[in-house]
Parts: sequence; structure tokens; C-alpha cells
Amino acid sequence: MTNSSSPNLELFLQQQNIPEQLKELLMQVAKSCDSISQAVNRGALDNILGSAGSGNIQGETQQKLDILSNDILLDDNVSSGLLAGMASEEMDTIYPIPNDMPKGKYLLLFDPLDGSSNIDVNVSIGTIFSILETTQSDSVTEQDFLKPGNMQVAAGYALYGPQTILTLTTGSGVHMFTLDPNNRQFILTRSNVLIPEDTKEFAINMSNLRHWDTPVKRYIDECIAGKEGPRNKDFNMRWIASMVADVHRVLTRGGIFMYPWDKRDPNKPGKLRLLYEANPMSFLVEQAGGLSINGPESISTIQPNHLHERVSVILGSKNEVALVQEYHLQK
Ligand code: AHM
Ligand code: MG
Repeated sequence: MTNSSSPNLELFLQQQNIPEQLKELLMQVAKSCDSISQAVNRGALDNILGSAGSGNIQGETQQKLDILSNDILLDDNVSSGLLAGMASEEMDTIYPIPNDMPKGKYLLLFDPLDGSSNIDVNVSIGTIFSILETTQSDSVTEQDFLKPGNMQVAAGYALYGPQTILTLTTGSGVHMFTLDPNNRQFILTRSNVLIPEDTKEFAINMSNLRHWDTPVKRYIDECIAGKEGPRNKDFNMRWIASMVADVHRVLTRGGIFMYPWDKRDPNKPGKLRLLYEANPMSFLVEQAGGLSINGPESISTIQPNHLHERVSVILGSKNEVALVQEYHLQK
């Protein structure tokens, strides 16, 4: 598919059977991602690398670009009239649209810049977003955001890598758009993405091996045993440490991505956040024919209890994820 024959995001959305306001919101989010992409591209030239000297509610150090990306998304979307509220990894509580602004029925949740540890080393990072609907436009509370993943009306991410790629789903497949830096248009470059059901590639932070639970350890041990082991095939390992980039690879050529619960902090259900990391990525992966689980269960049916709730994540090629699920159920 070439640029000249491919629709841009606006044209693509016009052809989708979704509400006009959702199309407008997706265009607005795409515009914010373009702005974040431009900030990321300039980096040290604008003195925006490095720590901001602050921390978020989850005890993580915030980078200057984390805060800048969060501000871009807030500023671009606050007056759109499409939203009732927003929530972010970088904000302690929800952000209801102020009463002097027009309000809409959507809720926008985001990790403004995923892969914080990669910002200063010029490795791929991205923005992850999830869109929910509410009936409480005027008086939104945290409770309105606590919906299981299968209630999302749209989800996606922008990956800031060698190219900026916007990947999204509105429940009719997964589609990828490449940002043309000459005219700042997102051009459809891959539609109806399907994750191969089988894979020989896994992604996990191996330095946590000693902390894993038995089913995860068993699965990875068997992958590493290769042709001589019970899987009868050699596996390859990749770990970028930006979920957005690791999931993009899985969507592009298959694979299994895991950030499982581990014994480092047994009371934490995992590292990644359910509402603005795991849910949107699970929606995309399932729409692309893959699976996404927390171990024994599908992530998309988990009822969230807190805005910043964490979850164990295992997603990607169907047959591999199903095997890890089987190991958890046998436990
Ligand atoms: P972040 O949202 O603060 O960047 O944290 C999430 C990131 C994921 O992108 C990635 O999968 C994981 O943390 C990397 O963790 P680790 O540092 O253990 O490799
Ligand atoms: Mg993140």
C-alpha cells in the first residue's frame, strides 16, 4: 500500500460505523500524539530530557517529558466538548472537565508517555489511551472510570520510534497509521492486523526470574530449553522495556509479552496498570486475534477497584498465551 492510495486517519474514520463524536475525539487524540511526537523528536534541543524532580502517586520519578505529554493531552482535550473527564498515570486523581467548559459523554484515560526509563536513551516510547463512555457527563466520579476492559469503545497507542505509528481499534479490527512528517497526517499503512497464533519469540524482564511464580517459570524454562526441551523448538527473546514498543512488535509479527505478578512485592498484583496500560493493549491484542490474561483469567473482564490498580499481564499469540493460562489453571 502506498501513501498516495491510502486514506488518512480522518478519511478512514469517516468510513467507520461509530458515533461522530468518537471520530472527533480520536482525531483530537491523534493531534495530541503528533504534538508529543514533535516534543520527543526535539528532546535535548528543547531541554526536555531528564527528571522533573517530582514523583507520581505510584512512587515513580516523573520525567520532564512525562509531565509535558500529560499537559499536552489535558490542554488539547479539556475544551473539546467531547469529554466528561480524564485520568492519567501521571495524575493522582481523576480530572473532571471543569463546569465552565462544555462536556461530552466520553472518558479519556492515558499513560501519556510509556517507557519512561527509555526516554533519555533515545529508545522507542509511546502514548497509550483508552476511551470509555459515561452517562454522568456533569458529575463524573472515579467510579465512572472503573469499568472492565470489555466496556471500552476505543483504544490505541502512538509509538514514537523510527516512525511515529498510531495503532487503534474501535472494536472492528486493529489498524495502523504512520505519521507523514511532511504534512503531519496519519496515513493508513496496515489494516486488519492479525497476530500469528504461534510464535517463537517471548518478551519478559529476565532479571526478575528468581521472583516469578511457578507457572511463569515453567513456561520460560521450557522456551529456553529450545529444540531439546518439551517445546521442540528454539525461542528468541526480546525486551525493549517500553510496553508500547514490545506490544507493537507482538502485533506486527507475533510473540508473547509478559509482565507477570512476582514475589518482589507480593501484595502488588503486578507492575503495569489495568485501566490505561493493560486494558487498552488487551483490547488491541484481542481485536487482532490474540489473547490477554492475568494468569488464570482474561484481563478484559476484570472489574477494577481503583484508578491506578495494577495487574499481571500476559498477552500475544493465541496458542502461547493459552499454554501459559493452562499452566496457571493447573497450579
Ligand atoms: P512506565 O509507564 O512508568 O514507563 O512503566 C511501564 C513500563 C512498561 O512500558 C514496561 O513494560 C515496563 O515498565 C518495564 O519495566 P522494567 O523496568 O521492569 O523493565
Ligand atoms: Mg506505562
